[in-house]
Amino acid sequence: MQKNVIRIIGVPIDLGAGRRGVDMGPSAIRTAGLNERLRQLGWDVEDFGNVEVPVQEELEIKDKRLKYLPEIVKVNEQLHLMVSEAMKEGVIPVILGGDHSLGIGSLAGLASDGRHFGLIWFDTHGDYNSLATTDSGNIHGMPLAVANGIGAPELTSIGGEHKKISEENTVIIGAREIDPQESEMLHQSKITVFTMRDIDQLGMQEVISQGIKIASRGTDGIHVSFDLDVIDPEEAPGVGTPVLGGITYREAHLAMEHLADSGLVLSMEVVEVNPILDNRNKTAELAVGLICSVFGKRIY
Ligand code: HAR
Ligand code: MN
Ligand code: MN
Ligand code: MN
Repeated sequence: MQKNVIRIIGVPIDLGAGRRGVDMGPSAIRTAGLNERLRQLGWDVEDFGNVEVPVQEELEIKDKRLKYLPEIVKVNEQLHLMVSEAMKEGVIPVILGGDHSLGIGSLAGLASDGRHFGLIWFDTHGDYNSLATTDSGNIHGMPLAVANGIGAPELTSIGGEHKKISEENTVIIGAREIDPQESEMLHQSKITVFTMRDIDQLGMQEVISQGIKIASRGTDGIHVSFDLDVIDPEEAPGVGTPVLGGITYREAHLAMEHLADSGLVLSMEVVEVNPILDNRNKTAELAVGLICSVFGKRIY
């Protein structure tokens, strides 16, 4: 176990999203100084570069209900292998997106070797659509369902036929835009959803405390999947799908600080940073700050 090593893996993919630009996310996050900032916190950082992603201009959409399926499968097969290897070697994978379809590969990699992890999914969206419920055909609206065994077999079988997550140990935080049928599917599951209303009523302090309890019950640790669109667009304008009424900068950091204190974080991904829509790399810098909070940065 190499406890002090963080391994950066970039996934410059926007094939799962409805709009171009999040493929530039890994570069923007690196440019915002991620590796150096983590080294200042005492981590050994090894940057494994990017998973290879084909250029969208050279591709055609074969199935409008599952856009770029074969290409997304290939990218996630690769990512699954890289995450699985990192876990085997006892280093902490930090995955830079890219759109949230990369969650399919990262969760498959984490679940390899029978690992039983809890999951905290920060997102405006449920990402719990499937072929049966999607209106957009965008695969970044599907990764949580896929990880739970629901969806196209080409996706659910990545890393093996088993379910990759335990519903009882999975928590969504910050939801405020869930499609009607997606909502039904989530209600039928044992996934816990803390909506923006829950955060307004209970406060982030209570929500993250409950979330960590749920995600850690009987698990080997927690994976943090952070979709930057969970943050209010005032503070995080550079995201693919901005939606009013998100969590504040401080609420996001408070959640990350509690995760750091828990000592339970196995791995993290930061997704949906869109430099085209950003304001002088503000959202990428915000992403770097959040990663640093998870990995031990303290105010004093
Ligand atoms: N639910 C919508 C769909 O399936 C929007 C999904 C948008 N997803 C993200 N990631 N931006 O959370 O298309
Ligand atoms: Mn998402
Ligand atoms: Mn989202
Ligand atoms: Mn339920």
